[in-house]
Amino acid sequence: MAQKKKIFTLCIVHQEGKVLLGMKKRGFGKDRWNGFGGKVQEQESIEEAMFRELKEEAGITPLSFEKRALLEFHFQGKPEYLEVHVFHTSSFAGEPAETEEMKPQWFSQKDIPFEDMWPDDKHWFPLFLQGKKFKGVFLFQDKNIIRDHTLKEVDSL
Ligand code: 8OG
Repeated sequence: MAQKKKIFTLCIVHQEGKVLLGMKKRGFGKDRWNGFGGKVQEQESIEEAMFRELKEEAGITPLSFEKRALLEFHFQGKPEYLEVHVFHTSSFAGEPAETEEMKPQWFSQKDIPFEDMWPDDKHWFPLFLQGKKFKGVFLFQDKNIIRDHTLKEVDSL
């Protein structure tokens, strides 16, 4: 039987050698730095969800964007997996502001706080920052331990 999936967006703002991350203040991924995103709702497209989440979580609107990755996250013993559509943006309107869910902060791309991020991020962020497109599948034992993963560059998504 096909496994069920939940579809999420993740948008990472990257400009002039810096990356805007948010400290997640609640829910799934709490106390971890991450890009901005969330679950795609039934009535919206993936791009619409990306715009909505970036506005809700960081108070900004991308002026241009590119899809850079498709990541699957499977958790041992869980019937559902997550499919995360990862976007890059380098220009936006508005000023990043703290919201109920996220506290935004700029990091030098040489100084990304991988120790306080999801453990898969250290595997794929370098490809992302180099402008590559890629697909990845990660199997988690729990939220801190990756049992297995694959990562491959692709020409298009
Ligand atoms: O709606 P909510 O904030 O719970 O959405 C979860 C966000 O976290 C969504 O943007 C997708 C993202 N996310 C995961 N797993 C992982 C992961 O392993 N690494 C990163 N960087 N982001 C993840 O759900």
